[in-house]
Formats: sequence, C-alpha cells, structure tokens
Amino acid sequence: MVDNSKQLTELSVNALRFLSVDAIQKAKSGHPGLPMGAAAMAYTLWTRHLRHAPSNPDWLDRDRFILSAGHGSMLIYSLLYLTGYDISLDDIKAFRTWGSKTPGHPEFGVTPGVEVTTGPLGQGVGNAVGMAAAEAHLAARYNRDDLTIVDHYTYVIASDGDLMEGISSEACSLAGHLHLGKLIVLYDDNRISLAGPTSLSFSEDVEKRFESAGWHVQHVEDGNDVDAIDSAIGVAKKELSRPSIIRISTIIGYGSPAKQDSASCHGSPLGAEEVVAAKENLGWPVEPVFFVPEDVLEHMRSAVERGERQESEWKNSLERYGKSFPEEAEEFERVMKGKLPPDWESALPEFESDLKALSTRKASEAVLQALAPCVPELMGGTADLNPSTLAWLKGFGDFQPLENVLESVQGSAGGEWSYTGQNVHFGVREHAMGAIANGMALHGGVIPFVGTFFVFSDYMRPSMRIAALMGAHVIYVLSHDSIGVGEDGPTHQPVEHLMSLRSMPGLAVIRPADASEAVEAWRYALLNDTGPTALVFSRQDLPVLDRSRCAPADGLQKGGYTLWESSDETPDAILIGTGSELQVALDAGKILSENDGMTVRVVSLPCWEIFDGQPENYREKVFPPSVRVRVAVEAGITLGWEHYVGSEGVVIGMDGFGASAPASVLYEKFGITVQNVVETVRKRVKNI
Ligand SMILES: Cc1ncc(C[n+]2csc(CCOP(=O)(O)OP(=O)(O)O)c2C)c(N)n1
Repeated sequence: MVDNSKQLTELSVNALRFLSVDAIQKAKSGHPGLPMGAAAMAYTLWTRHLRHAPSNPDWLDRDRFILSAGHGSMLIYSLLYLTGYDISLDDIKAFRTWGSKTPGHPEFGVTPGVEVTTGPLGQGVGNAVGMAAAEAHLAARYNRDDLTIVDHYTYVIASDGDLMEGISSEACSLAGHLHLGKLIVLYDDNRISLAGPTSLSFSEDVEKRFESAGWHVQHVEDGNDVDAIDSAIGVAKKELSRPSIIRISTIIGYGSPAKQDSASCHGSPLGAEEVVAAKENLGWPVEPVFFVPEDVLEHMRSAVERGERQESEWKNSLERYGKSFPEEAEEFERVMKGKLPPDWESALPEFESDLKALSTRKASEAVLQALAPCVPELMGGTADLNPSTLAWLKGFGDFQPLENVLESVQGSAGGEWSYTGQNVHFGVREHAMGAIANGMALHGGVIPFVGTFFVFSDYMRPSMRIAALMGAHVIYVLSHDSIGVGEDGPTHQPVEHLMSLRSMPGLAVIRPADASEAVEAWRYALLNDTGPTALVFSRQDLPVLDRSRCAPADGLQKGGYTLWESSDETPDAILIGTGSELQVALDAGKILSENDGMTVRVVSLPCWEIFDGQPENYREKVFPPSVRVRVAVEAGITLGWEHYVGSEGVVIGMDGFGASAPASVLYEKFGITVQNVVETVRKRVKNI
C-alpha cells in the first residue's frame, strides 16, 4: 500500500541525492556517484520495507541494513538523518571531519544506525550472511509456533566492487547452500567502478552466478523506478527458501549532466559548477545548500512513529512469549545482551600434570565440549578443518537448513541438522568465514568462534582487522601454530603470523603453553566481549605443567607472569617463552640454575596485548629493568621481541621459513633447543 504521491517520492529521492552531494562538496572529498545512482532503491527500501526504529537503533528485532559499498557512506548518513535517527543536519555538514558522527566510511559504534563498519569492499556482504545466519539460528532456537520473537530480514546494498571481491563469492555461495531466505541483496549495477567501466574487468553474468549458487534472482531495469523496486523487494521478502538478489540497473551519478555514467563521479566531489548543473537538471533548488523540503522531512520522519509502533508490537509479543516460556525468554534476553550465564566458569575443566602430554588444540576441544552445555550462545566452526582444529561442539547439531537433513556428512559434529545446530560448516572459505563471524557477533545473541590453521589466518586477516576495528566479540581458533606442524612443510608452518597479528590494534593474540593455559585462554576469550581474541594452539602434544611447582595458569589473565624462578632474588637472567617453547625455556632455566648456579626466572608470555595493558608496577615486577640478560624463545619471526628483551637481549626464533620434516628434527635444525638457550644465556652473561 503506497499512499505517498509521486511528487513527494521524487522529492525525497532527490533530497537523498542532494544532501549527499552537498555534504561531499563541503567536505571536498567523498563519493557522490553511488548516493545519486542508488537513491531510489535506498528510498524504497527504507520507507516501504525496512522495519526499524530510529528512536531505538538497537531494537533487537529490527531489520538489519548494510551498505556494503561503504564508500557511498553519505547515502546512509542521509537516510539516517531523514528518517529521524540521532543525526543532525550539523552532523551531515561535518561529514569526514575530526570527531564527527559521519566519518568517511560507515563505522560501527560511531554513528547510530550503522550496523557494521564497511569500506573494504565485499566485507559487508559477508557480514550480512552472518547476520542472516544468526537470525535463522535464533529464530529456530527461540520462536514457538504462534509466538515469534525473532523475525527480521537482512538487507544489503552491494556494488560492482562488492561482487568482484572474492569474499562475496565465498559468502554468497554459503548463503545459497544454507538457504538463508531472509537475506536480500540490492545490487547497484551501474557498470562503473573506480578506474573506469566494469567492462574493463568484469564481464561475468552475475544473475547466472547467483542462480547457480541457489539464489532467487530478479532484475529491475530502471533504477529510478520506485514502484518496480518496491514490488521486487516485496517478491524477495516472500521468497523464504532462498536468499534473494535484485539486480537493479542504475546510472552512477544520476542527474549530473557532465559526470553521470562515468567514473569521474565515483570518487571525488562533483565540483561547484556541476553541483549547480545537477540540481538544475533534476529541478532542485540550487540554494540553500543542504535543503530538505518540509514535507519530505515529515514524510521520511514518519519512520519514527512507525518504528515505535512496530517495536511496541514486538515488545507485546515478547511479553506473551515470556509468560508461556519464561526460561527461554530469560535466556533470549541474556544472550541478546551479550551477558554470559552466571555459572559458566564452573564448567571449565582442569588438567592435572600427571596427565600425559596433550596438544593445546586438544585441550581447547575439551574446553569447548565442557562449555557447550552451559553456554548455548556458542556457535561456530571451521573452514573445513574441524577434525584438525577441533573447534566444534560435539552433539550440538549442524547449522543447516532442514532441506539438507537427509544428506550425510563425514566429520560432522553429530546431533541434528537444522538451523538450531551450533556447528557451522563454512567450507574452505576463510575470508568469508571471518566476515560472517563479524556479522554474527554484531547481530548479537551468539558468540561466534571460527577456526582454521594458523597459517591460513592470512586468508581471514582482512575480516579480523575489521573485527578489531569494530570491537566485535569474535573468537578465532587457530591451530597448528608453528614449525611444530612438521612434515606438511613451510606452506603450512606459520612463521610471521604471531608478530603480524600482534601488530593489529585491538586483537588479543594468545598462545597458550599447555592445557591449563588453554583453559585460561578460553576464559579470557569469552570474557573479552569488547574485541576479538585469537587463540593459537599447537598441533603437537605438550606436557601439562606441574602447577604445584610453578605458578598457576591464571597468570595468563595478566598476559604474562613469572612461571618459575630459582629463587626470589633479582634474577641474573630472564628467559621468556610462549606456547610450545615455554617448556624449552623452563628446561634451560633449570639447567642454568642447577649447573651454573645462576638465579633464573622463566616468564610465560602468552599474550602481549594483555600484558602491555597491565600497570607498570606489575610489568616491572615481571621484568625488573635492572635485569639485562633476557632471552626470548619462540618458534616465530624474531622481529618485535626487542620490546621485551631490550637491545641487549637475545631472541631465539625463526628468521626464515620452515621446512618439511618431523617437528623434532625442525626444532633441532633451527636451533630452538634447550641446549641453544642454555649456551646463549651463558654467552650473554659473560659478555654483558
Ligand atoms: C577491498 C577494497 N579494495 C579497493 C577499494 C578501493 N575502492 C573503493 S570504491 C572502489 C570501486 C568502486 O566501484 P563500485 O564498487 O562499482 O562502486 P561505484 O563506483 O558504483 O560507486 C574501489 C576499488 C576498497 N574500498 N576496498
């Protein structure tokens, strides 16, 4: 039912265009082409379909909207302003300036109504798949026949660039497999990208691509035809068994006489003269700038009242639900708030030192199985590496659409196949897996964990960066952490990865040394809800340290701690280790103390980020500044360890790639041995 007049519709679409154009012109930078070309689809979606509450952007059951082509950010800012979010005209005028609510690309946590940070193309599409997956899971878990508390769509505006990026192919392939019917992509098909026409590099048949991936596909020929877009979205919403893409043919920079349909309006302001020409061309007043007709504002701001009504209807449903299903309602509200259940830590296992050695990936598996029954919001999986990474929740079902129930899968974690399943099979798609996890985390209601071999974190790194930037609660389970991988050789042996991920702001990288530290690492990862955590686990078995003879593993909560020392005097030397090399440091320390009579301290440093966040007095207690003989041992690149060993210290690590041989041979050949540490310390002590 559309009651607004054609003229008001056209005015509103043009208001979106020219608010964006004026802000970009004022900022002297930005991308006017996309807002001008995609204004009609954005208007149609936001005024006729999107269920959202501008006065409460966090309404749990709102539809999610992602502008994946984040360079067109002014489009979403104009939408937010016009529909009544907490964005003022002054905020629009402050586009791209220091401290504004309207940064160059949409940023989660900065602008009310922006669901995710977008800018790196393709990520938003992946995030949307994650949001749609979270919605499907929570709906299956909590909705009861006539009582529906989770029921919303995820919409995306995606550009050519989004669909050129491999990540969107990965993500959309999985979305098709999963039949995520409430995911709807509006494809802004303007045939222009940054450097020119897409014909230079992009000639695939996008419709066929999506059809073959199991999507429902439509085409709207005229990107300014609001009614046609309206009815296509309506059809897409009814198609609940497949995700939908609507290819909408648009003209980039629509309205600009000299620049439309060319890359020249993609990435820079139109220019003062061309702004005037475009306004005149579309019958828009040249002055005042930032002009919004009263009736447009009134019309678009009706979203506020409509949203409040929709939200209050939903609240009534939630209340009715709570009366019939009090426990489920309580759990639903708890998981949506991101609060852990009160007693979850008591489920964490303990490992005794008389246990035979076990890899930290196996210890991690045991932790996950112990947590699964009491932390139902855990949901995740791996990029086809469950049996190696052991990141699964056995018996908690596979996240699959019911249509696939009858297909059997090797290596499945067991349990039922449906959207209630908590094990996600991402397939060999690390990059999309990272973006999907971000979408799941930001949707809320689930704590996503995603796993692969540590070396392939490179394939997921761009999404990890966005998780860190957004402060998303995502847990990475990265096993096979070093040359300890052994025979698979250098392609599978991470070397620079620890340092490279440590350099990422906001990402806690934890490399536990034994099973007890693995437990603590998981504890930290679950509690760390303001950012992502990377858990880096060994493939090879490691002894479980005897904690009656050395410090308890909960020292990990401080990032680093004195594990063992030969006496409480100021040490002659400090040995530092992480992961599997902590044992090397410990054995060396004992030899130096017993055979050389040295006072030695061995420090376990599983997480730099956490340690560096400790008060100075704690850090100096662990590393007294007067102790100059410091040796770090880690089977990774040495660059960066000066941070702890200082200019007079020594680092025993890897300065090149590994090799294919048994792990024990590799440690020997690369000199990561107790003997080498002992001799290195002896030399340092002599020379200092
Ligand atoms: C991963 C990534 N690579 C490169 C860029 C730089 N970039 C910004 S927009 C763009 C291409 C834009 O083309 P399109 O997606 O079709 O958007 P439109 O020109 O239609 O606005 C590029 C290459 C980016 N933002 N993200």
